[in-house]
Amino acid sequence: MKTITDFLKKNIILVLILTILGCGVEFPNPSKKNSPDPAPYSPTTDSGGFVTRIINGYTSESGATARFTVKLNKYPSAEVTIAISSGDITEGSVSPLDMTFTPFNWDIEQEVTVTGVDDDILDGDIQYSVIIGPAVSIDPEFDGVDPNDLWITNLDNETQ
Ligand SMILES: [Ca+2]
Ligand SMILES: [Ca+2]
Repeated sequence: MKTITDFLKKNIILVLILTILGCGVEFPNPSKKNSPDPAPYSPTTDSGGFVTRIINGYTSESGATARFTVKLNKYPSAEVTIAISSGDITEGSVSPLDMTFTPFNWDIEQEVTVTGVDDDILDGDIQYSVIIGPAVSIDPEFDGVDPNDLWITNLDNETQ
């Protein structure tokens, strides 16, 4: 015959199991997109949901590299791809040429390396842009959103 105590014991175990399952592993949760995003404060955050962070904004004709990172600041419901290119290939080249964010890595920074291009001209330090192209995604919150471009300076190595 079942007693109240047996009933409580069973339910306590059930609650414990549910608690353990619930707290176990935290995967990116698709339902998060339905809750309001916290307003992130960062001077490098673009309105469309991209965060760019410059690690080093200088390249040199001697081959020094500039570096910056990009990540999303909100969960995407689908892959988001952006193209990266140099605004002046006579001053700098970029690698990689594109990056893709998924619902699993959207908040992990992906790094771009910019390498200075040499010339034989005493042309001084030259500022040039790195162009981050508009996003391509089937997530309408990201598709077509164009992150801010960046400015990089290529240091001259000619001497008078
Ligand atoms: Ca040079
Ligand atoms: Ca030069």
